[in-house]
Order: sequence, then structure tokens, then C-alpha cells
Amino acid sequence: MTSLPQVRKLVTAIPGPRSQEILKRRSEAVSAALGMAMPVVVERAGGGVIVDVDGNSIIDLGAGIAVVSVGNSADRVVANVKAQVEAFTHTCFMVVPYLGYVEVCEALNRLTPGTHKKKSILLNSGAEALENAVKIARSYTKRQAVVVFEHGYHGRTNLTMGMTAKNMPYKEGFGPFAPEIYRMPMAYPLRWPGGAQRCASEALGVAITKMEKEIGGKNIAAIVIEPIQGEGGFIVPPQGFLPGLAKYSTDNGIVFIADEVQTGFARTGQMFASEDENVVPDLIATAKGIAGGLPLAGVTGRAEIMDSVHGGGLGGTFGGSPIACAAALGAIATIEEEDLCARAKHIGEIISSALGAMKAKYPIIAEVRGRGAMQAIELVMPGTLDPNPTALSAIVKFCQSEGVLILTAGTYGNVIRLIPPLVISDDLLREALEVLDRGIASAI
Ligand code: PLZ
Repeated sequence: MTSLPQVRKLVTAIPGPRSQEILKRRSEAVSAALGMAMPVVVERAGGGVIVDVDGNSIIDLGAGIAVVSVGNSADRVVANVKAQVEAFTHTCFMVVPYLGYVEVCEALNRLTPGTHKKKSILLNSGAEALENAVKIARSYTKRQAVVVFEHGYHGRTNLTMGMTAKNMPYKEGFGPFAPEIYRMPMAYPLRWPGGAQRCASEALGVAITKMEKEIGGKNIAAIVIEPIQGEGGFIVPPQGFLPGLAKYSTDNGIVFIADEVQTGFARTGQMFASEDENVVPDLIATAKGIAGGLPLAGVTGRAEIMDSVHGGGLGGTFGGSPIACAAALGAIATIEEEDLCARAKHIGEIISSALGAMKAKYPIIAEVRGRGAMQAIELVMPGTLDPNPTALSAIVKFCQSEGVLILTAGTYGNVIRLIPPLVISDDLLREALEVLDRGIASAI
């Protein structure tokens, strides 16, 4: 375990003087196009805390956007990476292969839903995994149309920008986007016309009718969806929506692609969120939590689909770097041996009961939603569904000044999402939730 004391401790205002100094250099040297969720500079991190260069110990409820599920600098990750760096750093898997890549693919084939024969490839980022999943689906089906959903997020490369729903900040001025991408209405219970019940009974039919009428099932190469939408605001579709889309895909020869970049690797209390409704995707895109903070991503799926691409058709210089693979084997061993799926469920219970109590007190909370260690609140103007981004920024600022890092999300910029490392202690988590409670109280 990390040697860092698992405490919230502020020794300066946020940001402290050393952070301020470096942030000044940051703005001189780094493009202004990059955002920054919290204005502090990290020195060390581990377990559930981030320690900044001024010595402030901050509770981490963001995990680097759902990446360091096993904690920062997790023991097995560090040990594996050290050994790998000393052995060799790079050959390119397409030039001279190595065991680590094969072992990560074996782990992905074993851990992803379904008992059918699977194969994998490794890439560098979530966006690259989605790009490759779409390439594979198009090549396999010899079709072009790609179906995505409102509020969906799939990355910042050209194809994945086109697949991503939200314009600002992801797409503004960056077009033209790739053709043959079709966006369907998302089953968003809180905001479905007529409410959650109608969403549950109507949403699947609406999407299928629209696909039939506007594209034609036989022209669709892939349906791509996040089982729980991440950047879009932790939108959990009603039961039956995902299995219905998967069945429609099977019936129409469409490749069903689950984007589990954010939901994968124990985050939601299962190894993959698709498992909750026994959905077996044809292809599954993974990244983020796979490698304890090192850049790695994967596409895993039915062997006949993965093998259908011509030899040499997929690849990349760095994809499946031996260092990232070593890290992934350490992270995956940690997730399995420490049963972080159970931990994610436990964290989810603590968070959702605390958020539920806040919802009862504060009418700006329209909904508490999520699964496992992926929970959110959506903030509105009391008594309406009008988004309340003003309250959101006040709450985020309050939490930061009290030493708690929280992240936001949502098409309307009004969702607070909690995605802590799965190794955070219960006490630290409860303390952070108390700060959040005070933050909401101060913002209304
Ligand atoms: N698919 C479901 O959540 C990345 C984006 C942060 P990359 N989400 C964090 C930002 O503002 O850039 C994400 C995701 C889902 C794909 C991606 C893309 O993964 O590793 O960022 O390319």
C-alpha cells in the first residue's frame, strides 16, 4: 500500500504559493486550449489522496478521470513497470513481439463478457480504441453507417469527435467531421419527455424505428454505446435498453460495440458494466482503468470479427507498449486479488446513501444516479429541470478550497460525478462526502 498518510490536510490556501509559481509557468509554456479541473500541482499521489507541491493532501474523488482505480503508484504496477523498464522499453509489437502484450490480450479475452472465442488488439488511448473498433466493424460487415447516441462521448480524434455528441468544448471549430455517423436519442430517464417510466417503455422503440427509417438496419456496420454514459453525465439507461440494442444488432448483422472506456475494469462493481444486464458485446473498447495510470487501450471481441481484417490492417508504433502492458498486468492482478469489484459496490453504497440524504435536503438535486463507484448528482433550478451550472461551479470551488477534488460532467454542465480510486478508505470517502454536503449547503 501507499506510504502516503490517508488524510485531508491543508497547509496553504488552494492553490498554494509553489503551485501558483508552476501554474504561471504552465500558462507561459502550455497551450491555453488545455483545461484544468483543479489549480494545484501534484507532487505525489496514492490511495485516495493527491499531495500537492505545497504539501496539501487532497482527497481524490476523480481518479484521473476514472483511471487510477487501483490507486496511484499501486504496488504491483510500480514493481512490474520497474522490472520492464530495466528489461527493455520498446521494440514495437509489430517488429518484435513480447509476452506482456500477449498476456494482456489473454486477460482481456478472459475477463470481457461472453464465453465465445475472443481476440484483442492494444492501442494507446480510448479514442484510438473506438477508432479501431469502428474500422474492424466496417471491414467485417462491409457496411459504413455507425450509430451513436445523444450525450455520448467517444474521444477527440476526427472520427471520435464526430461520434461524440457535445459541441463545446470538443468539436467547436474542428470540423469537417467524418460522414456516416448517425446519432439516436438516448434513453435518459430524467429528461425523457413524459418521464422515466415512459423512457423505459419507449426509448428502445424510438431508437430502432429511427435506425430503420433513416438508415436501414442492413446498412449499419456498428452500434456504439457506453453502457453508462460518462462525460454525458453518468446517464444510466433503463433496464432492457442495452439488451434490446444488442438483440437488434444480432438480428440485423450489426456489430454491437460497448464503449467501456470509463465503465470498465471494476468501476461499476462488475468487471464490465455490460455484465449487469448480461449483455455480450461483439466488440468492447477499453482504456482508462486497464493499466493503473499508464496509457493503454484495447479492443476485444469475437475472434471471427477481430480476424476478419486483412493482415497488417491494424497497428501503430506504440500501441500495447511493453511498459503499459506490464502496468496493466499489475493493475489487473490487483483488481482481481483485492476484489475491487466488491470494493466498487461498497463505495457505491456509501456514496449513494450520502447523496440520497443530500437530495432529500437540497431541492437543487434532481437525481442521484450511477452504479458502483460511478455516482453522480444532476443539479437543477429547484422545482424545474432547468440546469444549474452556477451552483455546480460554486460547489466545485468550495470542495477544492476544502481539499476535495471532484469532477463534473454532463451535456448541460450540471452534473457532479464521483469516481474515486477503488482503494480509497471508507473514512476518507465519508469525509469527502461531508465536505460536498457543506459545499451544496453553501451554494443554495
Ligand atoms: N470513451 C466513454 O470516457 C474519455 C475525456 C477527457 P481517451 N473520457 C475522458 C477529455 O476531456 O478529453 C473517454 C470516455 C469514453 C472514450 C474516451 C476517450 O478516451 O483515452 O481520452 O482518448
